[in-house]
Amino acid sequence: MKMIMAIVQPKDAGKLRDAFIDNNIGATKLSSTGGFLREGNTTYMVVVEDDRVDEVLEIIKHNAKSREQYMTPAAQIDNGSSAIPINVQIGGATVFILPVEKFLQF
Ligand code: 2BA
Repeated sequence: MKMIMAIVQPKDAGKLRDAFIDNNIGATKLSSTGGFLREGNTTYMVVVEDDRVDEVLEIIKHNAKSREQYMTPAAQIDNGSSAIPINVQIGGATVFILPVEKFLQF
């Protein structure tokens, strides 16, 4: 059994949630914040049997788009240096796969 943690952009979160529901995949949505841009993003926690991991990854890949954005990093503003916007390529999805020892529900 594996836990898939997928960080996606909020614009993709609704479509991805619908795809999980349509494919009968249990998921928990967490509101998260990127450490670099300090903008909101969405983290899904999905636990599935090993033989469904590839299916989940395909669904995430299909529903999370990569986008370019000009941003002034919050760290530059914090340290008072002159703010120079940079071009950042975000996503589609940042994914971590972790082993799950037990799945319990009470
Ligand atoms: P953020 O940390 O806000 O990063 C947003 C985007 O900014 C990143 O997109 C990347 O293109 C760029 N970026 C991040 N750190 C940078 C740096 N030190 N210098 C230049 N550019 C930088 P993604 O790579 O697609 O990451 C999207 C979000 O996924 C991140 O939002 C963060 O919330 C999460 N993430 C990425 N790598 C991670 C990691 N190793 N551990 C935990 N979370 C991670």
